[in-house]
Amino acid sequence: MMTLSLFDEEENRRTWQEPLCEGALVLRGFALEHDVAILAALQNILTESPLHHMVTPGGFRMSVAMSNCGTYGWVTDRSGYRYAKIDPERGQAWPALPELFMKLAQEAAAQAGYQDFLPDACLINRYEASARMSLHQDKNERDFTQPIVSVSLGIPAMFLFGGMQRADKAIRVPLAHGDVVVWGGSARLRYHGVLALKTATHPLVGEHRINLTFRKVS
Ligand code: MD6
Ligand code: FE
Repeated sequence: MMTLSLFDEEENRRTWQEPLCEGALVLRGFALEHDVAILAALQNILTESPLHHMVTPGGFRMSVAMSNCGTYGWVTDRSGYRYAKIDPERGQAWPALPELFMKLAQEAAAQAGYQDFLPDACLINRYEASARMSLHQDKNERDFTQPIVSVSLGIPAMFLFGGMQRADKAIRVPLAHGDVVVWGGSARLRYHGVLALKTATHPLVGEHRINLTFRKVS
């Protein structure tokens, strides 16, 4: 029998890539190395601009609590979905996008083959047990040649990755703490969502899943 050397354990912490389809891939464990620093930065952002449950245009309270950082933030209310420079809850600009977030998003995008990603928006989603996100397309951004980088932290979730039509069959992709999904190119407008989360506890994040999605909006 072989014992795992320290070196091998280090190797195991490194990222491996898992293609989902052309233009989209999962970088397993890509954010692990910086998880504590990411969560600390997030704490500051959420103190400034607290999470809250927004309302869909149809009048439903979302089960996922949201906030944003960066120049633009994604918001929804009775009048529709849009990007806004002002946090409607506070009447002020969103907190700045931390340098660490920018680097993480750019490195993940580059790893996936998107060299000049310059996100100006980071949507923060917080899920608790039974929270979910129904199938949707991300299509409020101006430039679909720019990818989206999505960072998962905390308790696991089952991501649904569908096709170009809502009714297309979706594959299920389990996402764990530290996983990063990058998608762009011909995958950019695929339908996707998140199944209702099961109750779980993560040592750093507690009973929640946090998802950060980085976009270039303008
Ligand atoms: C989530 N993610 O993982 C929701 N959108 O909580 C998204 O809606 C998403 O992960 C575009 C690109 C990547 C994503
Ligand atoms: Fe999305």
